[in-house]
Amino acid sequence: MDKVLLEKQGNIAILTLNNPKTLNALNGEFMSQIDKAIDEVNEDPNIYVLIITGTKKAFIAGADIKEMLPLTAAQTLEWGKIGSDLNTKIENLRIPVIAGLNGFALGGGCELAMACDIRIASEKAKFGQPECGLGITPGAGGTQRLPRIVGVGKAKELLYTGKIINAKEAFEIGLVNKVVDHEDLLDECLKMAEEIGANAQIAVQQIKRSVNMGVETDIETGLAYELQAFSVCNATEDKKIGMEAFLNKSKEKKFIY
Ligand code: CO8
Repeated sequence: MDKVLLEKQGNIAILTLNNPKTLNALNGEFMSQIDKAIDEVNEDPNIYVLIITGTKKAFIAGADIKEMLPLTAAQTLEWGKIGSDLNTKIENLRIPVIAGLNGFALGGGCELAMACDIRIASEKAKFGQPECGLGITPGAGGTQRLPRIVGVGKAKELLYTGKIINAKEAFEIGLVNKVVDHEDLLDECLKMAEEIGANAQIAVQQIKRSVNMGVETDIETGLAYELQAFSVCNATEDKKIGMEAFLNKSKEKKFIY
C-alpha cells in the first residue's frame, strides 16, 4: 500500500491518494490499493465518515492512459469493471464519503468523485470527462452519474466536448457542494465530517441508503424505503437519546452509534 495513505482521526478516516508522478492516474495496482483501503475502513465500526483526497495538483487525472493503450476490447471490459466496481463500492459504502478535491479530477477521477456522497473542491480543482478526445467513452460511471448529478443537458455538453471546467463552474452546475480556499480544503472536509459524525450514525447510514435506493426507483418505492428506515431508527436507543435531549433542552447528546 505504498501509493495510498490511510489515517484515522477519531471517527473519521482520511484516505490520501499519493502517486503524484502520474497525477494519481488509475492503474490496476493503484485501484487495488484504493479498494483494500476502503475495505479496511468499512470493517472498522468506529469510523463514521471517510474523506478521500489527492496529493499536490491532482485528485486523480483519470485512468492510466499508458496502461489502457494496449488493452483489447475484452481486456478493457475486465479492466474497466475494476474501476466501475470500485466506484459502486464507494457509492454503496455504509458510511458517508466526502471527496476532498484538491486538483485535477478528470475522466476516471471525476467518476470516482461522483461516486462519493459529498464533493468539496479547492479553488484549484479542475473537472472534466475528456474521454471522447482519447477515442473512448467514460467507463466507470461518467455517462450515468454525471447526468444524475448535473442534469442531462449539462452532462452531455461536458461529455461531448470533453472540456475541462474550474471549481467555480463545477459549483455553478451542482457538480460540487462547495468551493473553499486551497489551504483550507482538508479542514473544511474534516469540519463537515465532524458535523455528520456528531449525529446518530444509524440514522445517517439509513438516510444514505434511502437516498441512494430512492433516486434509482419510483417515488412510491422510495417512500417505502424511507418509511422502513424511519421505523428502524425509531426502535433505537439513539432515538431516545436524541429526543430526550431536545425535550430536556440539553445540548449534551451522547449517541451510542
Ligand atoms: N494517464 C497516464 N499518465 C498520466 C495521466 C493519465 N491519465 N495524466 C497525467 N499523466 C502523467 C503524464 O503523462 C506526465 O508523465 P511524465 O512526467 O512521465 O511525462 C505526468 O503525469 C504529469 O502530467 P503532465 O506533465 O501532463 O502535467 P500537466 O500539469 O502539464 O497537465 C493534465 C496535467 C492536464 C491533467 C494532463 O496530464 C492531462 O491531460 N492528463 C490526462 C487527462 C485525461 O485525459 N484523463 C482521462 C483519462 S481516460 C479515463 O479516465 C477513462 C476512465 C475509464 C474508466 C476508469 C476505470 C478505472
